[in-house]
Amino acid sequence: MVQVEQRAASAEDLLQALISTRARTLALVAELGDEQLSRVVDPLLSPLIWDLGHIARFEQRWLLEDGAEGQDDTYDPFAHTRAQRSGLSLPTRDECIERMSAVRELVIGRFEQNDPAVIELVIQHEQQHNETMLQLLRQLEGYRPPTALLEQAALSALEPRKGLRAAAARAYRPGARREDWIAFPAGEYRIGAGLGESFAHDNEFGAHSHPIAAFEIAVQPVTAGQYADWIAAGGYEDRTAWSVLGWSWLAAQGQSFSGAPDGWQLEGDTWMHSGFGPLRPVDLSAPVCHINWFEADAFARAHDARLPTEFEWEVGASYDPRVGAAGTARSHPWGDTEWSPGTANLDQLAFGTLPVGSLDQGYGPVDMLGQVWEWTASEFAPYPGFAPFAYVDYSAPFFNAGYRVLRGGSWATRARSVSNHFRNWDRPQRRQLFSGLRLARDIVGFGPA
Ligand code: AVJ
Ligand code: FE
Repeated sequence: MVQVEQRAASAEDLLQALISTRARTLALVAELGDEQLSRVVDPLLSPLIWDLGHIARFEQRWLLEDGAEGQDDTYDPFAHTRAQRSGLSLPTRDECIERMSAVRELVIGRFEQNDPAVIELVIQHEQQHNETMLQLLRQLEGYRPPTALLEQAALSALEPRKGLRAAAARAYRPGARREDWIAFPAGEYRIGAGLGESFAHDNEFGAHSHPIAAFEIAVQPVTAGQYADWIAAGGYEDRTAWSVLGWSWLAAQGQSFSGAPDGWQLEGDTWMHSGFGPLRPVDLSAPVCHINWFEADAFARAHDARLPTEFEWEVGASYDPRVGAAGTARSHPWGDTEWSPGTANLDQLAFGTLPVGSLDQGYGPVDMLGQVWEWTASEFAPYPGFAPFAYVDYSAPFFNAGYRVLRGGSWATRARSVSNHFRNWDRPQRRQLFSGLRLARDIVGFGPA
């Protein structure tokens, strides 16, 4: 087994995380039957039962076997596209859950024999599939947050603390040139995860110095209200705002396309949506969600701005005015400590976005972690010195293949599996993920401090 030198959690913490991660996976589907678990809801997403079987298969492969794919390719994501997976012979709900527990029992039996970093990979893999499952659950007719999870949410301190965050942002903006932006001088910034820090995926290593020209980044993500204003102003008809590929994506959408984020529909002059609850007005004060890269890019251009590069985004998230712009190594916007419910809208239990800046998260831009994934200008590509870690197909097959990087996690991301250096990626036309944007701009003539 590959050994990677990184600070691993204690055995006790890993065991606890395996158990609580499984509890969450099962809680999400607790109220669903065989028909819903095997239903094709969106050709871009696997039937839920495939995700469940794949979670168990992945755990078996990495923690019970030697990491080889094995004979049966039912749960090999490269062997069957998501659209094809409903045609596979998949288990019933009971069979699948039985299989998941059988694997888990064996894993616990030989817990000490595995590399902690690989156990962490397995935990994070299951958590990542939770988010994919939530992408489907949003679209599953009649799905509501399970009672047990709502009770858990009520117990946690996930209470929006409106106003507090915005005040903090105002108090700490030494580099800011304007109310709504935070400026960074040109310089060499530290990007990526270093060995000896907390867990990171292969594509986040290693920490390296990256030259960045002067830029400014928006204090908050673009809200649904700002996006609705752009739609009303004719954003989807204004060809000049769109990239060539974006405009052809738009032209290829059928007559029924509403010219709005995925799931939005007009009722009178109110934008409504329905995931995880009844049809209700979109919260205009929350970040816009379910837009693709083309839409994010067009919105930015229409506002005399652009998407940040993933490096600018990482600098913005790590910003600490107390140490200046160079102090950009922090793992989370609030510091190097773990997430807790008041720090960011992560970990799923909000079952949606909150008004921007509701939670007290750090010193710089608000809502960098949680709420919505933020599209960046960057294509997914390896960092200098990239080496695949353990799961060779985690990142490498997706490099330089037209995927765009998203940063920061969404409300549907488990807190353990995201940080300032975490990199997600998807195709520029995809809208099923919990994705929005934040603006950035060049600054001319703002040199090293
Ligand atoms: C990192 C979210 C892009 O879902 O394709 C899950 C995560 N990799 N199983 C994906 C993943 C293998 C991956 N993303
Ligand atoms: Fe997977």
